[in-house]
Parts: sequence; C-alpha cells; structure tokens
Amino acid sequence: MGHTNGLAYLRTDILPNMWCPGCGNGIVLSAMLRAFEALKLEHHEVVAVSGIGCWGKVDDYITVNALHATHGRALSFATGVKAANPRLRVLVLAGDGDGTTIGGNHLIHSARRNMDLTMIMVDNFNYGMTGGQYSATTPGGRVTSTTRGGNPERAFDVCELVRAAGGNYVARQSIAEGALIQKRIEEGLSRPGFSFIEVISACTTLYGPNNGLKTPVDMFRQFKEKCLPKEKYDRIENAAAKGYLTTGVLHQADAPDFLSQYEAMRGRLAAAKGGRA
Ligand SMILES: Cc1ncc(C[n+]2csc(CCOP(=O)(O)OP(=O)(O)O)c2C)c(N)n1
Repeated sequence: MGHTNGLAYLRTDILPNMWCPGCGNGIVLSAMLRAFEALKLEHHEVVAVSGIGCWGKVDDYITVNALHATHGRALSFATGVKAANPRLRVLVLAGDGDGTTIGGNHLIHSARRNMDLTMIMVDNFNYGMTGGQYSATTPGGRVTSTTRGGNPERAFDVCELVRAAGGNYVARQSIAEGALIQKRIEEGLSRPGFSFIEVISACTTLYGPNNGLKTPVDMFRQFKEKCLPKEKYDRIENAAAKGYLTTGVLHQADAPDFLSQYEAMRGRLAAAKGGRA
C-alpha cells in the first residue's frame, strides 16, 4: 500500500460524518487511520469494536472490520473476538460514558486480565449522543444537562484506574496533539496486553457551551493550556486540583497478557495428560 495519509482506511461513500462542527472525533479518527498505515496493517487483520455514542459511530467511517457493540459492552465483545482469533489486532473505541460509566466494570477487568486489546477512549466529559448528561469523568462542579447546579460528584482519573488495575500501557493526549495521538495508537497496537489511550476531546455542542467555552476554539485553547506533559505538569502546584491533566505515556509494563497465560495453562494441562491437549 502506498502512502495515503490514512485515506486507504477511510470509508468515503457516507461522508460527511454525523459529528457536530468542531467535534474532536475527526481528529482522533484521522490519527487512528494514519497509525494503521504507519504499522502497515492489512484490513483483514484489524477489528474495531465500538460502543454506542458519538465516538462509537466511528465504525461507520472505517474500512477495516468493525463491530458496533452495545453501550458499555464493547470490551466484552472485543475480548471474545480476540480470544477466538488471537492473530487479529483488536481495537476498542468507546466514549467516557461507554468506557468508564456503564462500562466501568469491564474496563477494570480488561485491564486486570491484561487482555491484548487497544482501547481508544475519547473523553469529552459527558454523554454527547444522548444530550450531555454527566459521566464518571465529568469534573466536580461542572454543568451538564443532569448537573445544572454543578456536578456534586468527583471525576476519577481513568488512566490511574487502568494502571492500578494492571493494564500494560496507559497514555493520554488531547485533540490539540493529533500527531501524538497517532504515535500513542501505534505504541498501543504494538505492545502486548491491555493498552489504554485516553484522548481529551471537545464536545462543542453540549459540554463546552454548558461550561462557558462557547466555541471549538475556546475548547482548544483550554486544552493547550491545561493538558501538559509531565515535566510541565509537575512544576505546577496542586495541578490536579486546578484542572490540569498530564499527557504522554503515563505507564508501561511488560506483564504477560491473558492469552499467553491461557496458552501456558493449556500446555500444563496437556503435559499432565501425557501430551493430549
Ligand atoms: C444499555 C444502554 N443504556 C443507555 C443507552 C443510551 N445511550 C446511548 S449513547 C449514551 C451515552 C454516550 O456517551 P459517551 O459514551 O460518553 O459517548 P459520546 O456520545 O460522548 O461520544 C447513552 C447513555 C444505550 N444505548 N444503551
């Protein structure tokens, strides 16, 4: 395949896409397609499993194999696909609601199991598709359609959660860093075990305007100011409390992934039975 800047994986017959003007999903999509091309992935060896939501609609725009799963359960379908055919590269494409709220339990256990999947979670801090309800990543105090007086709950740091649960690779970038998103996806796809990439993104119709960021440019400005690599982040006192987020590769480990442990178990059983698997 020649150099197509990712276009070889883009489904063009249904464009324009359904996303709102200024939405970050297009940036993540093009970074992902460029990553496929940089890794020279063949269409037949990739399966993208998406959940339900605005980002979940991404499977409409790609020409690799795609499975549009149920809300919050993309990881379960993806686990089944990978277990059935370990040669496939399986991606999970989910929003923050999908990945951490209704699907939070699956996220914890996919990381604990260290399933060889690459999850790209687009975090726009709310449920975009269904009208901007709050999610588990909506920061405290923020206004959404279900927290009109300011969110009384705290958000959790999903990258920390995945690291603590046992995922091999954890990274975060914002949509103001398209080339780095591509790099993280390439790294995630190249590493065995559970890879998690959080992309901080703009919901320019709901979350942004609800919180004083009236235009996509306002949201971009805020990401450039608040999403910082670790060296810069560490220089800010109480950075997390002030709404700053660390970007870059946040964790890397080489723990064995689920399927290699499973094969090792089968080998032990076969040996115990005198060679018959
Ligand atoms: C079991 C179930 N519950 C609720 C819904 C309704 N629903 C569809 S998408 C969505 C939220 C999507 O938000 P998020 O995952 O953050 O993705 P975004 O749309 O912001 O990209 C909800 C609640 C559903 N489809 N299925």
